[in-house]
Amino acid sequence: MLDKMRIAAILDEIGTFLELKGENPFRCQAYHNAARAIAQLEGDLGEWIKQNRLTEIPGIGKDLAQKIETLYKTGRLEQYEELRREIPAGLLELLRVPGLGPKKAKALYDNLSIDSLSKLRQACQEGRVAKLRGFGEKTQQKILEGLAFLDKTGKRVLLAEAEYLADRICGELRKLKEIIRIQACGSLRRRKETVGDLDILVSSHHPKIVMDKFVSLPEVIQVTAHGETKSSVVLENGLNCDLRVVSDEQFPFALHYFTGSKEHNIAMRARAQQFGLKLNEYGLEGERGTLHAKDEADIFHALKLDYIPPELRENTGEIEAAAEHRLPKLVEWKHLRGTFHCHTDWSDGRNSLEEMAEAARQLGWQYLGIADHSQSLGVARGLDPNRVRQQLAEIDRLNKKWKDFRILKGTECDVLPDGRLDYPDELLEQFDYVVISVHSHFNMSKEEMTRRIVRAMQHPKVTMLGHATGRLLLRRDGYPLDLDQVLKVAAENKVMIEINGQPDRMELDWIHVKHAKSLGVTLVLNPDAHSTAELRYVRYALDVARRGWLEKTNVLNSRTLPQVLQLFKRRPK
Ligand code: DGT
Ligand code: CA
Ligand code: CA
Ligand code: ZN
Repeated sequence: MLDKMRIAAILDEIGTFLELKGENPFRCQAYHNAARAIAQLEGDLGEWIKQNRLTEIPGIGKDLAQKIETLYKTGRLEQYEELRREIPAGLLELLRVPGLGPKKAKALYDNLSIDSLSKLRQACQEGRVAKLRGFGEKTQQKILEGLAFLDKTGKRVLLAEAEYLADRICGELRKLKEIIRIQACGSLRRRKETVGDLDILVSSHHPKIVMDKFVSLPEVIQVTAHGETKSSVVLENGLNCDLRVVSDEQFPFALHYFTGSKEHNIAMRARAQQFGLKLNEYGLEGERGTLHAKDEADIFHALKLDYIPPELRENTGEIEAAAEHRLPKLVEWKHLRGTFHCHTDWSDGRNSLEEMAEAARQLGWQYLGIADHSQSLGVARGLDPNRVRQQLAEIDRLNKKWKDFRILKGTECDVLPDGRLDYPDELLEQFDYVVISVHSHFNMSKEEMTRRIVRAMQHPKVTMLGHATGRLLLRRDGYPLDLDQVLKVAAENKVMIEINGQPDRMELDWIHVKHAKSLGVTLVLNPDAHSTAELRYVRYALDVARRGWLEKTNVLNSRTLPQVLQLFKRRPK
């Protein structure tokens, strides 16, 4: 069963594929519109289907309703899978260039026979793209910059996308009774922000049955290797996936090896050698034969180490810490009691205050912080002071409903180019807390941008800094910024720093999170949710937090409601 966000994404992709085929624009648009309608749908999609009410949704006719129902019930759609196979892979690849949409990609394909990134680069360098109708020098330059960015990031995908595919594949394989244990390893298990390929590990006495099933899964568009113990395939989104089958005795060793990282493995092997042992993907061997391990913990213990969670396995000090029993007790989902950066339909969110709050209550949380956009962010329907006051009154009204839950009054206040805040002080006084974010004027020098953010952080009403660097994973780097300086000022002024859980942000980067922790800065796990469904993006912020060695005390979200309110009041400067 697919959730509505995934169904929306598939409908959107179908629209894009049809555009690439040059279909009637209205038909393409119909899919994009339906995607948006489903994403914004209130309530449970299953209910809408059961009551046969999909066609009541504007823009969804009989035909689309049928497709949505099929997707919901079976997880797949023949038309979608056909399109995936039919569109030349090279053409799909062009869409990975930042700023290149289906219309332009198709024009390049039709007029210049461009069906690969290398052909695209060559055509740009020869000036042929600029001469094409509707393109021009500026577009050509933009495409070249996009290509340079792709070079740097390689063929990686977002963690959320990799996770979605891995869950589907493992879910399908798990149905085989021949499988004893199954686990996705590699960077996905270490919860890295982007994933280069999937590494799935299985233990079974019947590898052939497992392999045959694997290479015939509907997500597979190409089989590159089909062996007894290892197979490799290309998945529908271009991602490679390796499957390895081992015996159940070998499973813990293979799990550790294929989880990596490579650097961690090398250091672990060296440690084994110090004990006169040999560690590899099949076992841990000494003079008295190989160790029997029921799980990974047994392997670590045999090497006199505490268990190291996958997120820490980057060889950045985790082995030394494990040997000295000083690994952090990493923050966990169950420690979280709420979150602080969410949008509602008062600005650019999809759901009402009440819907957002109820969704947070469903998660078992005690509070939900609403921080809609401030006035200067016109594109996101930022709130002027009048609307803010209305919203705050509405929150007061709603808060009377619950004894065990509270909506916290926040704002995501824009940092103006000179470092002033977007609301006057007397308005800022009205909020429980203030998130500040840079949303405009990215083209500043490093010095100017640092000065701008530092000045804003020194404002006494500021509680936390939102998406600190403005990066978009696989799309654009953050703006130039002296982050060390920003973290230092945060520590001095007791300003907290957000970890933004949007799957394409996941920032601060975990390396800087570790640094922030060492300075005593409190981090805040925020989904930057624009709908109830996006509240779950806190999960990706949690991933970053764990990679950054955070314990529950380093994270604001682990505090109870009274503790949070106390912290917001007490702002010593
Ligand atoms: P990715 O796929 O680029 O996001 O990153 P990983 O970490 O998933 O890397 P991948 O898929 O190349 O390999 C999976 C794991 O296998 C890796 O984390 C550690 C292990 N591994 C791969 N190559 C080597 C190697 O040359 N030496 C050692 N010790 N381990 C390796
Ligand atoms: Ca991998
Ligand atoms: Ca791999
Ligand atoms: Zn936001």
